[in-house]
Amino acid sequence: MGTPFDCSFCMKITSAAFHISVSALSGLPEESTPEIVFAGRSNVGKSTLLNSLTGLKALAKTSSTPGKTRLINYFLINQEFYFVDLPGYGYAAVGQEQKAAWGHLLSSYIEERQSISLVVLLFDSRHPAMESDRAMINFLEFHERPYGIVLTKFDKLTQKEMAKTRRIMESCAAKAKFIVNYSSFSGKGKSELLAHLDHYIR
Ligand SMILES: Nc1nc2c(ncn2[C@@H]2O[C@H](COP(=O)(O)OP(=O)(O)OP(=O)(O)O)[C@@H](O)[C@H]2O)c(=O)[nH]1
Ligand SMILES: [Mg+2]
Repeated sequence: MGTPFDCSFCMKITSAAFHISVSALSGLPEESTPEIVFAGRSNVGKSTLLNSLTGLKALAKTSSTPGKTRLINYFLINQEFYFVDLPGYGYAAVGQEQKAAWGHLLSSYIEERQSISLVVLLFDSRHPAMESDRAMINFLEFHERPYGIVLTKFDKLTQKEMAKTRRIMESCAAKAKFIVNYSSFSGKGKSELLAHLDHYIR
């Protein structure tokens, strides 16, 4: 008998390719294709997670230095939907003006974009639900955007920390469609996440 996340329920990714990078809402593609958006603080592992999900190590650019992704990057998956890699929020090492401009771009994108079918919110398992993360949850709930949570870098936690992190998340993200423990390095959580994503492109 299969487990609940047996890959017969998973989304199968057969092709993934970079599509476009945009720096302003006016440059976004037409809204005819559904998109699953990956959001989270800088350095939480968004770009690494996209590479892990697609199995293509160099699809999205990653870095150990926060602030690597500075544009809204679209990747076309299976020729039928997009994965969207966003710049991280809460990135301190840019000027106030640049920070405000990014904040405005990200919030208007999430608020206005009709073709978003799901926002996947990534949190670092070691520091779950920091103030900026709670603000993002409130923002998504206020705008009634469906969202799921991925706790990244799970490989860095002890057993005790794992349980604590889950408890914190379950208490502060009441409307999350799912909470998945993930490690892009070990592949833990990949099948489970792909099974969840499958629901949102049908
Ligand atoms: N141990 C561990 N490290 C990870 C994991 N995922 C990502 N990292 C590391 O975290 C760092 C940041 O990864 P990125 O994927 O570039 O993070 P990002 O969220 O895209 O960052 P920005 O583009 O700056 O917003 C890199 O050094 C990755 O190797 C993971 O599952 N486990
Ligand atoms: Mg990135």
